[in-house]
Amino acid sequence: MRLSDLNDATAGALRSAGARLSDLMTPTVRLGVTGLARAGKTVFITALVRNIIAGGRLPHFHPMAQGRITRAYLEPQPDDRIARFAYEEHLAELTGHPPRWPDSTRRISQLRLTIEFVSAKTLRSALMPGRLHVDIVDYPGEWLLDLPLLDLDFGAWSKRALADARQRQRAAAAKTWLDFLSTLGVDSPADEHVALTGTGLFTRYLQEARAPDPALAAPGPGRFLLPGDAAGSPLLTFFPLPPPPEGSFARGTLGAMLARRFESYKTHLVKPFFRDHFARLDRQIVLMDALSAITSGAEAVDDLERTMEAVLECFKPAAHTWLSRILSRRIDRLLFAATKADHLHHSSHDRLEAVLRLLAEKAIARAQFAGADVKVMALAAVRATREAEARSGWQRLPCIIGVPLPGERLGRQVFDGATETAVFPGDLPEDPATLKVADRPSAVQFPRFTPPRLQPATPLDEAPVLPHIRLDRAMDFLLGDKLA
Ligand SMILES: Nc1nc2c(ncn2[C@@H]2O[C@H](COP(=O)(O)OP(=O)(O)OP(=O)(O)O)[C@@H](O)[C@H]2O)c(=O)[nH]1
Ligand SMILES: [Mg+2]
Repeated sequence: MRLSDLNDATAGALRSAGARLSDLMTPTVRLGVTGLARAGKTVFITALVRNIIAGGRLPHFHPMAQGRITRAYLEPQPDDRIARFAYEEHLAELTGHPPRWPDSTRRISQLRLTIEFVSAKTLRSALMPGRLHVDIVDYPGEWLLDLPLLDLDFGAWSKRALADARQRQRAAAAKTWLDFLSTLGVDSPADEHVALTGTGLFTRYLQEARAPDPALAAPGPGRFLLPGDAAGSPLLTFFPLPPPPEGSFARGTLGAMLARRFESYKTHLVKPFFRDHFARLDRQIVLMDALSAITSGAEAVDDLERTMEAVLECFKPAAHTWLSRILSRRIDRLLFAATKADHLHHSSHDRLEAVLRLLAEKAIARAQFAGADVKVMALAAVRATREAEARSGWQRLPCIIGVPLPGERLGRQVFDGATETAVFPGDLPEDPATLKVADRPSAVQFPRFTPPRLQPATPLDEAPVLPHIRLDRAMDFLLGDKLA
């Protein structure tokens, strides 16, 4: 029987079954884009997809440079319960007039990029054209802070949270909550009103502590900073309370009630998120905004290092953590990327990479020990600046030129968001360890820039491709061998 002999409905069903089958047979790479809030995840995903679909300037992404990518397009994401990544919206923002960065992410979304290619292996390319699915999830970076909670009980978490709150840089924000805490004891009775008051003060402390710069590592829990669908849920009604020396709270106490809610938070909000989206990753890129931390000083650098180490430790391959126990496959390639490298002249990129190597030292060693291929690089998914040299007497200073965001400051100058400015950001130290020495003045200072102004173009598909720094090398490391 031929397909044309069937009625329309049956033929349609057969065709879609065929499409599903070929979909099932298409290899999939699940790419984990891991990073704290404002690290650059959404911009990275948008730039990666845009550059592959539109054939950007990617000389170091070999399948593209060799002309073997025949088509790339977005397909419906595999998980019907999750929104599609708002690619077109983010691209329109980045390439608009004036261009702007996407808003901070408030909910989870997913995309599936399908790449059709000609294999470099002659025999395979003669047999059939290649197809690869790349699945990526975008989420609010705050939620990453919850991963280390899964391996802590309420007592251990309370001790850690208190140590965080007592750090010098958080003293002012934490004072009201810590004063309230000092009125409670291990035998305070369970009382919903007290639980609600304490939660309100604790949440306000977390939000105030990070208000000056959301790009810096902050203490969680993540949903207290960005609740998403859990806003107003009773699952968010708890706060840390140090346990009695013998370990656990007696029944009927406030501590026992808070501990129970902490466990519910992990079970009902945190575990499903990481189980569904982190347990099956093949490749991972860890994005770290080291430059914002360096600009803020040694305490911020230390916070970033500690926070990311706690997160990355959860991926430890031996079955010692909740996540590593449920990881169904091994991440075989891991890229550590210092984002926003366009804030520095290229002559400083090696030093930025050295900073990242130091900050992620333990995670790099662990991944290498487990047999993963690991790379470290400084990149800019979207390059917002260009380079120049300024003369100061006999000296030549490597500068960057861009349009600082409105309200950004440099010395006494306040920018209007429209004026192009040349900036000498300063030099990163030769020895990155000096960045962790308290009370040293920051090594670099720069304003944040608007995205680059590209030539106007309609329709959107014809907009110029976004410029970048080393995005092609990152893509080659993460995807190149799957398109060989
Ligand atoms: N100059 C420059 N700035 C960047 C680049 N990538 C990100 N940024 C800046 O960093 C900010 C945060 O980037 P996002 O991609 O939104 O970060 P995110 O990791 O998705 O953050 P959340 O959604 O809050 O988790 C942007 O608004 C830009 O100001 C880049 O390649 N170059
Ligand atoms: Mg985002």
